[in-house]
Amino acid sequence: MINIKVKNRQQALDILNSKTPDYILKGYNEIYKLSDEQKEFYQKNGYVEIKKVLEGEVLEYAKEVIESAVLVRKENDKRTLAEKSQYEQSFMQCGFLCFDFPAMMDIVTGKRFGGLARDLMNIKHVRLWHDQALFKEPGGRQTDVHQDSSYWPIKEPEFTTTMWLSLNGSPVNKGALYFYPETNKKDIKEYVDIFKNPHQPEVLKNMKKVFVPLEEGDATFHSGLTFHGAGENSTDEMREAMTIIYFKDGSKFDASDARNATHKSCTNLKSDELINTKYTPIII
Ligand SMILES: O=C(O)CCC(=O)C(=O)O
Repeated sequence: MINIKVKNRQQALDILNSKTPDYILKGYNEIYKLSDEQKEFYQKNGYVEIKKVLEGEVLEYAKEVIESAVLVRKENDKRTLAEKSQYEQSFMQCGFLCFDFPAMMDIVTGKRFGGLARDLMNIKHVRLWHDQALFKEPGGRQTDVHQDSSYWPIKEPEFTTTMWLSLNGSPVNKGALYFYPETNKKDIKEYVDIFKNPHQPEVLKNMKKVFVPLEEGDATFHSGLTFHGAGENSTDEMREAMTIIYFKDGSKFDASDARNATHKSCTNLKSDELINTKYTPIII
Protein backbone atom coordinates (compact mmCIF):
# COMPACT_ATOMS: atom_id res chain seq x y z
CA MET A 1 0.00 0.00 0.00
CA ILE A 2 2.39 2.63 -1.23
CA ASN A 3 0.63 5.97 -1.15
CA ILE A 4 1.63 6.83 -4.65
CA LYS A 5 0.40 9.36 -7.20
CA VAL A 6 1.56 7.33 -10.19
CA LYS A 7 -0.91 4.62 -11.07
CA ASN A 8 1.04 2.04 -13.00
CA ARG A 9 4.42 0.79 -14.16
CA GLN A 10 4.49 2.98 -17.26
CA GLN A 11 3.83 6.18 -15.32
CA ALA A 12 6.47 5.13 -12.80
CA LEU A 13 9.03 4.45 -15.54
CA ASP A 14 8.20 7.78 -17.19
CA ILE A 15 9.11 9.78 -14.10
CA LEU A 16 12.13 7.55 -13.35
CA ASN A 17 13.52 8.15 -16.84
CA SER A 18 12.58 11.79 -17.28
CA LYS A 19 14.95 14.69 -16.74
CA THR A 20 14.79 16.10 -13.22
CA PRO A 21 13.63 19.75 -13.43
CA ASP A 22 16.38 22.28 -12.64
CA TYR A 23 14.64 23.73 -9.58
CA ILE A 24 14.37 20.23 -8.10
CA LEU A 25 18.03 19.50 -8.83
CA LYS A 26 18.88 22.74 -7.08
CA GLY A 27 17.06 21.44 -4.00
CA TYR A 28 19.00 18.15 -4.07
CA ASN A 29 22.29 20.03 -4.30
CA GLU A 30 21.88 23.09 -2.10
CA ILE A 31 24.33 22.82 0.80
CA TYR A 32 22.73 22.46 4.26
CA LYS A 33 24.53 24.53 6.87
CA LEU A 34 24.96 22.53 10.06
CA SER A 35 25.42 24.15 13.45
CA ASP A 36 28.40 23.28 15.64
CA GLU A 37 25.94 21.73 18.12
CA GLN A 38 24.64 19.34 15.46
CA LYS A 39 28.15 18.24 14.49
CA GLU A 40 29.16 17.81 18.13
CA PHE A 41 26.00 15.83 18.87
CA TYR A 42 26.74 13.46 15.99
CA GLN A 43 30.39 13.02 16.97
CA LYS A 44 29.49 12.30 20.60
CA ASN A 45 26.35 10.19 20.25
CA GLY A 46 26.88 8.54 16.87
CA TYR A 47 23.62 9.85 15.41
CA VAL A 48 21.81 13.14 14.91
CA GLU A 49 18.42 14.37 13.74
CA ILE A 50 18.38 16.98 10.96
CA LYS A 51 15.17 18.87 10.24
CA LYS A 52 13.90 19.77 6.76
CA VAL A 53 16.58 18.08 4.72
CA LEU A 54 13.94 18.22 2.01
CA GLU A 55 10.71 20.18 1.97
CA GLY A 56 7.94 21.50 -0.27
CA GLU A 57 7.96 20.61 -3.95
CA VAL A 58 11.44 19.12 -3.80
CA LEU A 59 10.32 16.62 -1.16
CA GLU A 60 7.15 15.83 -3.12
CA TYR A 61 9.13 15.20 -6.29
CA ALA A 62 11.73 13.02 -4.57
CA LYS A 63 8.98 11.05 -2.86
CA GLU A 64 7.23 10.35 -6.15
CA VAL A 65 10.50 9.22 -7.75
CA ILE A 66 11.40 6.92 -4.85
CA GLU A 67 7.89 5.47 -4.62
CA SER A 68 7.99 4.84 -8.38
CA ALA A 69 11.30 3.00 -8.06
CA VAL A 70 9.92 0.80 -5.27
CA LEU A 71 6.77 0.16 -7.28
CA VAL A 72 8.76 -1.00 -10.31
CA ARG A 73 11.10 -3.18 -8.22
CA LYS A 74 8.35 -4.79 -6.16
CA GLU A 75 5.37 -4.98 -8.50
CA ASN A 76 5.77 -8.71 -9.10
CA ASP A 77 6.07 -9.59 -5.44
CA LYS A 78 2.50 -10.57 -4.62
CA ARG A 79 3.26 -12.21 -1.24
CA THR A 80 1.38 -11.11 1.84
CA LEU A 81 3.39 -9.91 4.82
CA ALA A 82 2.82 -13.23 6.58
CA GLU A 83 4.26 -15.14 3.62
CA LYS A 84 7.56 -13.23 3.79
CA SER A 85 10.67 -14.17 5.77
CA GLN A 86 11.13 -12.65 9.21
CA TYR A 87 13.76 -10.26 7.78
CA GLU A 88 11.47 -9.18 4.95
CA GLN A 89 8.67 -8.52 7.43
CA SER A 90 10.82 -5.68 8.84
CA PHE A 91 10.93 -3.80 5.55
CA MET A 92 10.74 -3.94 1.79
CA GLN A 93 14.35 -3.30 0.81
CA CYS A 94 15.29 -1.93 -2.62
CA GLY A 95 18.99 -1.26 -3.06
CA PHE A 96 21.22 0.25 -5.76
CA LEU A 97 18.24 2.09 -7.22
CA CYS A 98 20.42 4.87 -8.62
CA PHE A 99 22.06 2.53 -11.12
CA ASP A 100 18.71 1.51 -12.59
CA PHE A 101 16.92 4.85 -12.81
CA PRO A 102 18.34 8.26 -13.85
CA ALA A 103 15.93 10.18 -11.60
CA MET A 104 17.19 8.12 -8.64
CA MET A 105 20.79 8.91 -9.59
CA ASP A 106 19.98 12.62 -9.28
CA ILE A 107 18.72 12.07 -5.72
CA VAL A 108 21.45 9.72 -4.57
CA THR A 109 24.28 11.90 -5.87
CA GLY A 110 22.75 15.06 -4.38
CA LYS A 111 25.38 17.23 -2.72
CA ARG A 112 22.93 18.39 -0.05
CA PHE A 113 22.87 14.85 1.40
CA GLY A 114 26.51 14.05 0.74
CA GLY A 115 27.56 17.43 2.15
CA LEU A 116 25.77 16.66 5.40
CA ALA A 117 27.56 13.28 5.61
CA ARG A 118 30.92 14.90 4.90
CA ASP A 119 30.46 17.68 7.45
CA LEU A 120 29.13 15.41 10.20
CA MET A 121 32.09 13.05 9.79
CA ASN A 122 34.39 16.09 9.48
CA ILE A 123 36.27 14.79 6.45
CA LYS A 124 37.22 16.16 3.03
CA HIS A 125 35.31 13.92 0.62
CA VAL A 126 32.66 11.22 0.78
CA ARG A 127 31.94 8.40 -1.63
CA LEU A 128 28.65 6.62 -2.14
CA TRP A 129 28.58 3.19 -0.50
CA HIS A 130 25.09 2.31 -1.65
CA ASP A 131 21.47 3.47 -1.56
CA GLN A 132 18.38 1.68 -0.41
CA ALA A 133 14.71 2.45 0.05
CA LEU A 134 13.35 0.87 3.24
CA PHE A 135 9.55 0.73 3.30
CA LYS A 136 8.02 -0.85 6.39
CA GLU A 137 4.62 -2.26 5.54
CA PRO A 138 1.53 -1.78 7.72
CA GLY A 139 1.87 -4.44 10.40
CA GLY A 140 5.59 -4.78 9.64
CA ARG A 141 7.67 -6.17 12.47
CA GLN A 142 10.44 -4.37 14.34
CA THR A 143 13.86 -3.97 12.74
CA ASP A 144 16.22 -5.93 14.96
CA VAL A 145 19.02 -4.03 16.65
CA HIS A 146 22.32 -4.13 14.75
CA GLN A 147 25.50 -2.27 13.81
CA ASP A 148 25.73 -1.49 10.09
CA SER A 149 29.52 -1.58 9.83
CA SER A 150 29.54 -5.24 10.81
CA TYR A 151 28.06 -5.98 7.35
CA TRP A 152 30.43 -3.72 5.42
CA PRO A 153 33.94 -4.64 4.28
CA ILE A 154 35.33 -1.14 4.90
CA LYS A 155 38.58 -0.64 6.83
CA GLU A 156 37.57 2.57 8.63
CA PRO A 157 34.02 1.99 9.94
CA GLU A 158 34.17 5.19 11.99
CA PHE A 159 33.99 7.07 8.70
CA THR A 160 30.78 5.49 7.44
CA THR A 161 27.36 7.05 7.86
CA THR A 162 23.77 6.47 6.81
CA MET A 163 21.27 9.16 5.97
CA TRP A 164 17.78 7.84 6.77
CA LEU A 165 15.29 10.25 5.21
CA SER A 166 11.63 10.02 6.17
CA LEU A 167 9.34 10.49 3.17
CA ASN A 168 6.00 10.40 4.98
CA GLY A 169 6.70 10.68 8.70
CA SER A 170 7.86 8.02 11.15
CA PRO A 171 6.20 8.41 14.56
CA VAL A 172 7.02 5.80 17.19
CA ASN A 173 4.09 3.53 16.24
CA LYS A 174 5.05 3.62 12.54
CA GLY A 175 8.55 2.21 12.69
CA ALA A 176 10.62 5.10 14.04
CA LEU A 177 14.32 4.45 14.32
CA TYR A 178 16.02 4.20 17.72
CA PHE A 179 19.69 4.54 18.60
CA TYR A 180 21.98 3.53 21.45
CA PRO A 181 23.86 6.80 22.11
CA GLU A 182 27.64 6.70 22.27
CA THR A 183 27.90 3.07 21.14
CA ASN A 184 29.98 4.52 18.28
CA LYS A 185 32.69 5.26 20.85
CA LYS A 186 32.70 1.98 22.72
CA ASP A 187 34.93 -0.19 20.58
CA ILE A 188 32.21 -2.81 20.26
CA LYS A 189 32.04 -4.87 17.12
CA GLU A 190 29.27 -7.43 17.11
CA TYR A 191 27.68 -9.15 14.14
CA VAL A 192 23.95 -9.62 14.57
CA ASP A 193 22.53 -11.95 11.93
CA ILE A 194 19.43 -9.84 11.25
CA PHE A 195 18.88 -11.78 8.04
CA LYS A 196 18.24 -15.20 9.62
CA ASN A 197 18.86 -15.35 13.34
CA PRO A 198 18.87 -12.03 15.23
CA HIS A 199 19.96 -11.73 18.86
CA GLN A 200 20.06 -8.91 21.39
CA PRO A 201 23.74 -8.08 22.10
CA GLU A 202 24.60 -8.56 25.76
CA VAL A 203 26.62 -5.30 25.80
CA LEU A 204 23.45 -3.27 25.24
CA LYS A 205 21.65 -4.82 28.21
CA ASN A 206 22.00 -1.88 30.59
CA MET A 207 22.01 0.86 27.98
CA LYS A 208 19.10 3.08 27.09
CA LYS A 209 17.85 3.38 23.55
CA VAL A 210 16.47 6.66 22.22
CA PHE A 211 13.62 6.70 19.68
CA VAL A 212 13.80 9.48 17.09
CA PRO A 213 10.37 9.99 15.48
CA LEU A 214 10.60 12.10 12.32
CA GLU A 215 8.36 14.39 10.30
CA GLU A 216 8.36 13.96 6.53
CA GLY A 217 11.47 15.50 4.98
CA ASP A 218 13.49 15.19 8.20
CA ALA A 219 16.41 12.79 8.42
CA THR A 220 18.75 11.13 10.83
CA PHE A 221 22.38 10.32 10.19
CA HIS A 222 23.94 7.46 12.11
CA SER A 223 27.48 6.17 12.20
CA GLY A 224 28.16 2.66 10.93
CA LEU A 225 29.32 1.89 14.47
CA THR A 226 26.13 2.98 16.27
CA PHE A 227 23.75 0.25 17.40
CA HIS A 228 20.22 0.93 16.25
CA GLY A 229 16.95 -0.62 15.16
CA ALA A 230 13.35 0.41 14.56
CA GLY A 231 9.96 -0.26 16.08
CA GLU A 232 7.13 -2.11 14.41
CA ASN A 233 4.62 -0.38 12.16
CA SER A 234 1.29 -0.73 13.90
CA THR A 235 -0.43 1.83 11.65
CA ASP A 236 -2.25 1.09 8.40
CA GLU A 237 0.11 3.27 6.39
CA MET A 238 3.41 2.32 4.77
CA ARG A 239 6.45 3.82 6.53
CA GLU A 240 8.49 5.17 3.65
CA ALA A 241 12.19 5.93 4.08
CA MET A 242 15.12 6.45 1.74
CA THR A 243 18.66 5.78 2.87
CA ILE A 244 21.96 6.81 1.34
CA ILE A 245 25.14 5.43 2.81
CA TYR A 246 28.52 7.16 2.55
CA PHE A 247 32.12 6.40 3.44
CA LYS A 248 35.34 8.35 3.48
CA ASP A 249 37.20 8.76 0.22
CA GLY A 250 40.49 6.92 0.76
CA SER A 251 39.06 3.98 2.73
CA LYS A 252 40.24 0.47 1.88
CA PHE A 253 38.54 -2.84 1.25
CA ASP A 254 38.66 -5.25 4.21
CA ALA A 255 37.95 -8.76 2.92
CA SER A 256 38.71 -10.47 6.24
CA ASP A 257 35.09 -11.37 6.99
CA ALA A 258 33.83 -13.77 4.32
CA ARG A 259 30.21 -12.90 5.16
CA ASN A 260 30.74 -9.39 3.75
CA ALA A 261 33.57 -9.75 1.28
CA THR A 262 31.29 -10.15 -1.72
CA HIS A 263 29.56 -6.79 -1.23
CA LYS A 264 28.59 -5.44 -4.65
CA SER A 265 30.21 -2.03 -4.03
CA CYS A 266 33.62 -3.75 -3.82
CA THR A 267 33.24 -5.87 -6.95
CA ASN A 268 36.66 -7.04 -8.28
CA LEU A 269 38.67 -5.45 -5.45
CA LYS A 270 41.45 -7.26 -3.60
CA SER A 271 41.89 -6.94 0.14
CA ASP A 272 43.45 -3.62 1.19
CA GLU A 273 42.78 -1.95 -2.15
CA LEU A 274 41.29 1.54 -2.18
CA ILE A 275 37.52 1.40 -2.57
CA ASN A 276 37.00 3.15 -5.87
CA THR A 277 34.60 1.15 -8.01
CA LYS A 278 31.85 2.12 -10.44
CA TYR A 279 29.40 1.79 -7.55
CA THR A 280 31.26 4.20 -5.27
CA PRO A 281 31.64 7.60 -6.98
CA ILE A 282 32.83 10.62 -5.02
CA ILE A 283 29.73 12.62 -4.11
CA ILE A 284 31.35 15.74 -2.70
O1 LIG B 1 14.47 1.31 8.27
C1 LIG B 1 14.62 0.53 9.19
O2 LIG B 1 13.70 -0.03 9.76
C2 LIG B 1 16.02 0.22 9.66
C3 LIG B 1 17.04 1.07 9.03
C4 LIG B 1 18.44 0.71 9.34
O3 LIG B 1 18.71 -0.17 10.11
C5 LIG B 1 19.51 1.43 8.68
O4 LIG B 1 19.23 2.29 7.83
O5 LIG B 1 20.68 1.17 8.99
